Amino acid sequence: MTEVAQSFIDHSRRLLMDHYLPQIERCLERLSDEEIWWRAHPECNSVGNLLLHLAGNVRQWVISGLGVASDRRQRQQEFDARGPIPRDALLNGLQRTVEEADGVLASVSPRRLPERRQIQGCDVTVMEAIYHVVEHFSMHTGQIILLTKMRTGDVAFYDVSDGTPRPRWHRKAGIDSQE
Ligand code: NI
Repeated sequence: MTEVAQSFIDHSRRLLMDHYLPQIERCLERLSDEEIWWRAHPECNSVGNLLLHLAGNVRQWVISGLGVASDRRQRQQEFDARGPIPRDALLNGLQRTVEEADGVLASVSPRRLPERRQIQGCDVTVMEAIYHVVEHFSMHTGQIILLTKMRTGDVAFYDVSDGTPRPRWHRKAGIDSQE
């Protein structure tokens, strides 16, 4: 059981650090500062809002919820922001947050997964908290990819030249190429 629990933690870290974050980085490279704050409808989020929102969620649920930091999240500010926040500052904020969260997740003992935590008014196990953060990050990464495609066309994340889709959004060499 400990082996399965450790595998869950390890794979959660890989999805956040080596899949979703690099995909967002590749999207940001293609967007202008203006496009980062473009929204399809006045009540819809821009890519900029979604980056602030992901950083807020990860900090609240992992860095505070599973770590020792106090929770100072101002969630509504994530959606109210209209920019312009320079692209590098925006991206660096998310990168630093995910890297900090990765450090917290690395320190989670597999035996702690069934323990309960109170996070954002929810009574959840440590495992449920990690699962939530990963699925939430995945959902908004998909929205960021869609918004990027709407502004720039195909994001060309996969090399399909030999018939098998091969990711080319990784930022580090040697990472497993499974989707
Ligand atoms: Ni959300």
